[in-house]
Amino acid sequence: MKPTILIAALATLLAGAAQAHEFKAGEIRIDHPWARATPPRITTGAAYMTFENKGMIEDRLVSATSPASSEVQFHENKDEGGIMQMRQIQSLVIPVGTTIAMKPSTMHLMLVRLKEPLKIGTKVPLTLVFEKAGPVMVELAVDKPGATGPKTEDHSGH
Ligand SMILES: [Cu+2]
Repeated sequence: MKPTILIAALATLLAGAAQAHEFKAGEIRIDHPWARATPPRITTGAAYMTFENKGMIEDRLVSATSPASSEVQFHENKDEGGIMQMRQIQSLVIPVGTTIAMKPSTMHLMLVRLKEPLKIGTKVPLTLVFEKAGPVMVELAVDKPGATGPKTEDHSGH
């Protein structure tokens, strides 16, 4: 696909989704960071968001930290002979003019060793570090345990 066509298609797609709950790190736009609420005694949580590179240089998400957990890892889902496995990845490349969606079916940030359960309706601070754009603090909106992603109406509260 020609890059110009791809960019035009993405611009159309995103025009309708632009809402208040988004953050910027340089030319990287981070849309609707959210996490699933966790039951008591479960010590890992999953978080999702969308990255869009609106700049002229490729960037890379290299690390993340949160006061809510000891560690934040990047995981991608891998279909291994019909069984979905999580695999840790070291960084996430965000090429120019692309949008990368972390969602339950593709990849997530894994909050490892949660200090307390993630509660519905709360906001969890998260610092993302990009190789070029540097660090940026975002807030994860905590949604239901079985939530699958943002609906446009869900943006009204934040
Ligand atoms: Cu995981």
